[in-house]
Amino acid sequence: MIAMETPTKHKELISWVQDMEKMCRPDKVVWINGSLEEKKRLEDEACGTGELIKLDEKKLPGCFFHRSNPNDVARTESLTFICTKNKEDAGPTNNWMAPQEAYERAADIFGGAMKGRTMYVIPFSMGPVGSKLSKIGVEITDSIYVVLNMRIMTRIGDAVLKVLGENGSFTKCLHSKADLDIKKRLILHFPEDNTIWSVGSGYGGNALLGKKCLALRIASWLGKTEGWMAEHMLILGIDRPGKETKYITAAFPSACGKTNLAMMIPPEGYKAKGYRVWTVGDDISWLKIGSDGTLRAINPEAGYFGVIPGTNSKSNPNAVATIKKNTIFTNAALTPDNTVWWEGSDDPAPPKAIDWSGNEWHPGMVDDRGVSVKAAHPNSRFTAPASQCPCVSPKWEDPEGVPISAILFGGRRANVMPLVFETLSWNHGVFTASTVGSEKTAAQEGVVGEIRRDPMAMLPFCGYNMGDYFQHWINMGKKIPKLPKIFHVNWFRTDDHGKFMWPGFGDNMRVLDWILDRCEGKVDAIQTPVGFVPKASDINSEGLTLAPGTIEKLVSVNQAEWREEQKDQEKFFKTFGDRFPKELWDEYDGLKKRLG
Ligand code: SAT
Ligand code: MN
Repeated sequence: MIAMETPTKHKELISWVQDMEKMCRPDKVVWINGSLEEKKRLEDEACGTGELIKLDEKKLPGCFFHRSNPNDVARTESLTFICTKNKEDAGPTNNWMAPQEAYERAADIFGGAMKGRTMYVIPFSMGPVGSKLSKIGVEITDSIYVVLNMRIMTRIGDAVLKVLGENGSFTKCLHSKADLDIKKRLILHFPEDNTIWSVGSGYGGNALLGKKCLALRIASWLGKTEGWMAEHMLILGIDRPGKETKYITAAFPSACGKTNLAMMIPPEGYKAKGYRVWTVGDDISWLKIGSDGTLRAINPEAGYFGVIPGTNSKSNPNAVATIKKNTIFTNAALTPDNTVWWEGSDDPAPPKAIDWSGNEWHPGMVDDRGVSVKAAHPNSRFTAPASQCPCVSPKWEDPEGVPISAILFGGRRANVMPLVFETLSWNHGVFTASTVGSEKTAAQEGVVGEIRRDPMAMLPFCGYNMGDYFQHWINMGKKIPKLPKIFHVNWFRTDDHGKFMWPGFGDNMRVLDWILDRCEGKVDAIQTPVGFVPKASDINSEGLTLAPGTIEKLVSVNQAEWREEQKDQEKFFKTFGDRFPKELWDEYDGLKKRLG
């Protein structure tokens, strides 16, 4: 074992690292300091072993390619556990394991797992280093890929240790790839110990422990205890002519275009008038009450871990610009000229490539069943620094956070849900958010068209009983002096022929414009049983080619459909038993009465 000087005097941290070293038995321990020299050394080492491939320096400067084990390309929710003393504290929507059993089972896998490897110790900050709204974690890992991703996604190194001092509190994050055996994979959260243990996977959400594990599951627990909120929300700023920048957050289940909305470019007519969107964050937001009484949001992350396929200069020009340099591409296709390609890219398919799983690929290829073979994995990802985004907000690292005027929730719904409605009150907003869902697509298990409820888009990410989580939302509403308004949006309503009625993407600015007008009390609305919907004439359709009456249809509320919707909501609410807040049943009953 090579002894290395420990760059901290934090006793608890030192002794935890020693304990983990004893269990995992690495050849050496390296404390990550965050320097450029260190980055270069790790990149060279990873390229030497094939863990990373350096991409063409002229076309993609500073970029690398990584292929993960084909059995390890997405989060594994079935192997993800909340390990609280009492099972009820994890609630009906989480997998639960008793802490002692969890530690023992994982210790068996971690035991000696780092033999022949280096154990890296990464001090990291979620949120700007030193901000009152930030939290510190330390991730131990045996993966250089993880170190280099954490370097982009969080703030790492000596600056963080300095803030941590000799007694600061931190989340203990232990990770090992072990042998990437799915039968020995566990993603364990111990909120009562402020600890995460993840073993057997190298994939993003399973292995970059700052992201979903800390910034959502552990942070949601800390938030409940400390009086703030950790949410699966993008944060964006909107400039409107002659007005100060307003900020909103938005939560959507996956596959609803969150990153695209966060980096949206308004339509031409709006741009010409001076409208502009600024990205504060694309995935996670931490919300705390500011000294000015507003709800303030920070993005705890420092980079984007975005889905690659479908990213092009139409769907998201800002993302395209962001990933031109210093980016890690995971599980895309590798082209003969040493760049990357994916389905839905700006470039035509190369004549041949190596696909995400390492096999030769050419356009038009089909498998034995005649199904077309994808070059890039559908969940292939880019990891890129937020600072490279052309529309990154000047306030994205403001330690005070940005004041939130409106919170948006939405899902992918072919019918029932109007394009937009404003909820009637905070509690009614919480109720609406708790019913968020998307229709199942052919790509998911279950019946196509059935609603998969995903309250607040937090179902896989809430670190405790969701009944208590809803109660926490209700309680926060009583404490925030300047409450944001809560809206529900649906970009995916279809017509009788199953075609999307709303163009989406940049044109969603037209809806955001109405939302901000509502926040400023500048525009009337129509009160319906489900909330306030826009008058069709208040949604600016200049420059759109919509059939007459489309906006009226988009904002219409069909009471019969809503009565059906409520039956399904009731079934869902009942799964939470006693822990489901009375306030939300009251809202449910109120809606039922209004629907008649
Ligand atoms: O896998 S991650 O959790 O990092 C990304 C995602 O699934 O949203
Ligand atoms: Mn996400």
